[in-house]
Amino acid sequence: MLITFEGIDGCGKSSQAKLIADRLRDQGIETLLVREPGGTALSEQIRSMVLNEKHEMPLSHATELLLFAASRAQLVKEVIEPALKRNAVVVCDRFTDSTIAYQGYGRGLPLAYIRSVNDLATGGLVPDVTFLIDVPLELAIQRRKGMGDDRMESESRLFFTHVLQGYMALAQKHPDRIHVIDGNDSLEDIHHTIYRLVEYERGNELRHASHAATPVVTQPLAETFVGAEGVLVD
Ligand code: Z5A
Repeated sequence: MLITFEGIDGCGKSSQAKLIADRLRDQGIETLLVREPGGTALSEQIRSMVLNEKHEMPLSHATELLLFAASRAQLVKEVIEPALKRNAVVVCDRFTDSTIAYQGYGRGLPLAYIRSVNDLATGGLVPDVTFLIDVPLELAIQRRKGMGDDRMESESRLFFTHVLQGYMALAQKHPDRIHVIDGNDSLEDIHHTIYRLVEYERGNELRHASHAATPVVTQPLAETFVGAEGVLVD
């Protein structure tokens, strides 16, 4: 199961990602906690390139998009895919929704390009469940006080307002996958809500797995439609 955490920086997602990963491990469930950008040796190098605030050469928006995607492609191939094949739980601090929100809504790059780049980087992998920790911008800024800003975090309030709008648009588009969590609550209350939802999703996954094991009558091939690009369509 792939669980991702999203939200503007300072919303509390890294704290929640760690809490749920620790809780699952305590139950004996193999659980990996990774972050984006990062999570492999190469991806961590890309992280320092893309987030270093002391850049002598400014990054173009397209370069920034491709660097985040390169970090993700490596993380998916090297860590996430093998872990999911072993039935481990992967908790990822940021994933493809960050790119839509930051590079799409924040930077204004066309969403269609971003979706294609995301698909290329992930091979089409979509999180099973995403927690979007929702806090007002002012609270996020207050929580981050004294933490030091990287290149992205030094952006303007207007930029982050657009990022927040992007996240809300994503939540509306994918209500089955993205749970919007009120980040104003205490760390413990938020964790409790997330834990309950994860348990529910894991239960669903187990139910689906047992259904998949029972033979089902499938539609005869002749009744499926082959679309223009040779892709089978129901
Ligand atoms: N980025 C992108 O543009 N495109 C992409 O595709 C990807 C990323 C993948 C990564 O930054 C940057 O890359 C990010 C988006 C961009 N930049 N921005 N801006 P990062 O990895 O360095 O950091 P971050 O992910 O943005 O956030 P963070 O600094 O890790 O913060 P957080 O995860 O949101 O919050 P936290 O560390 O859990 O908590 C912050 C503080 O608040 C801490 O002191 C906590 O103890 C406290 N906290 C947390 N929750 C609470 C509650 N509930 N009550 C009170 N206090 C709390």
